[in-house]
Amino acid sequence: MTARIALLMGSDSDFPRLESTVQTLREFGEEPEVRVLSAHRTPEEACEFASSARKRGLQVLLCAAGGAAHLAGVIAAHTSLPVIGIPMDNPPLGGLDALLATVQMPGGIPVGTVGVGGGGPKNAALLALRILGSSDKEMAQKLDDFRETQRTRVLEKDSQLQGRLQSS
Ligand code: RP5
Repeated sequence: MTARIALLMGSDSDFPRLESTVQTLREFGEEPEVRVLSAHRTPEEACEFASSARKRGLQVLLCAAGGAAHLAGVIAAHTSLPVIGIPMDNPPLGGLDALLATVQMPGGIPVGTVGVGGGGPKNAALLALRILGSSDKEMAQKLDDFRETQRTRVLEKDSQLQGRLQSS
């Protein structure tokens, strides 16, 4: 099956922090195309990937990078597909550098950017799935089911907490 979502990362050193992205996509039945491509170290290959992405069937591009994180912006400059940036929480600046480099795009070339660390990599997957869900009813239903499951779990936790507080 042709991948609808690609996950690009600037270095294989990013991958351990992107496993939740891949796992979440798979839970929704999406097998992503996953590549290491760098705006700085493989600029030509990165641009070629972006330029040919739509005709290869891709619909959403996720771009993770740390430090001087230009990958999402450069990819967005070479395609009109939606691009979601995932700033990586690298030392020594902890990801603030990557966040600003990814989110502060000039007008005309948008990059939707998720949070640094924490739920960011997972939310990137969910946001990509929501984009697919805007025209794919089956995906929209899966996303609604996911929200309902999450709601039920939180309410159960709340109930357990109330019980613990009452007995303490
Ligand atoms: C960025 O440089 C990558 O996305 C990575 O987060 C960072 C460091 O890369 P390595 O030196 O670990 O390959 O382009």
